[in-house]
Amino acid sequence: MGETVLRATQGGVLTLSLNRPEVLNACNRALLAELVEGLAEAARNPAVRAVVIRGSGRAFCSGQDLGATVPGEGASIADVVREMYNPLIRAMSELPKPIIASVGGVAAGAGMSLALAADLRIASTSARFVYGFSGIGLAPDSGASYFLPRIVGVARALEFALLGGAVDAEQALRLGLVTKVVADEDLTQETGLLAARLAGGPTVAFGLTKRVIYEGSTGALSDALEREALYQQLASETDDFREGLRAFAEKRPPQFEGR
Ligand code: T3D
Repeated sequence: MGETVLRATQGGVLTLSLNRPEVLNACNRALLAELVEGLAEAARNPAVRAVVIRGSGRAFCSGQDLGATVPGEGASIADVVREMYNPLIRAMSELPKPIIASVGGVAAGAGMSLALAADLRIASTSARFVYGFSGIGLAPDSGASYFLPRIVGVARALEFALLGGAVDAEQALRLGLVTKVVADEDLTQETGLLAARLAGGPTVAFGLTKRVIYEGSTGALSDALEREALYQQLASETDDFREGLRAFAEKRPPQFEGR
């Protein structure tokens, strides 16, 4: 892992810190590639049971590095999106472990998309979600068109997109964009508590839960019901499921091992 994404593992949680604070953690090729690499490590390493993505400094992420974007020069934007952003968003949704976006300060453009593609979002009072794309004459990318309407509804998504919306932390909470808002000075600790809770969960079942929910949010009900049956079977074959049943019978909290 290079300098643009810092990586730290503790207690089953891999924390990936975007590390270009001088440009509010804007995404360049290196940063996006290092995020993908970090997620690949999370997928490979059984000791990692939850992932946190956060920003260094006063922002979460300001989206595409506009200093590196020159219309008409180099690769087409479609290719930039395909090669740089889409692999990251796919890797996030396919990772069979929960991902938290810990948002302090601004999340703009593809930075907002990055937060939306996480499974949970926690924000501090300084958080600001800025749609951003229309501000520079672009349409949404990096999964924003997929996740935003699913999280806030089609009407709110269009409001964001067409009116160039920005929402603060409290509005984000009301919209269901974030799970929780905490004081800026508590963000690291509160994120740690949430991540520890996820890392102590039934990892296999959590992975299947992610899949079934993302896949179930499109397509027909009959497909969703059959997919649920298949994934539930896989979850039921884990030690964690057996431990869950034992703990229930013994009236104590379960001790999940992630297998
Ligand atoms: O190839 C492609 O373009 C396709 C992909 C597109 C996906 C996208 O993400 S499109 C959306 C891109 N992002 C934006 O449009 C956001 C641009 N930034 C802003 O609007 C503002 O900076 C913020 C609202 C995010 C924050 O405002 P503020 O007032 O808190 O900070 P600031 O003073 O504007 O920024 C601080 C520094 O960061 C500043 O540099 P300086 O003057 O101190 O040297 C600023 O230029 C730099 N910075 C902020 N955002 C970016 C950036 N530098 C490069 N790229 C950025 N996205």
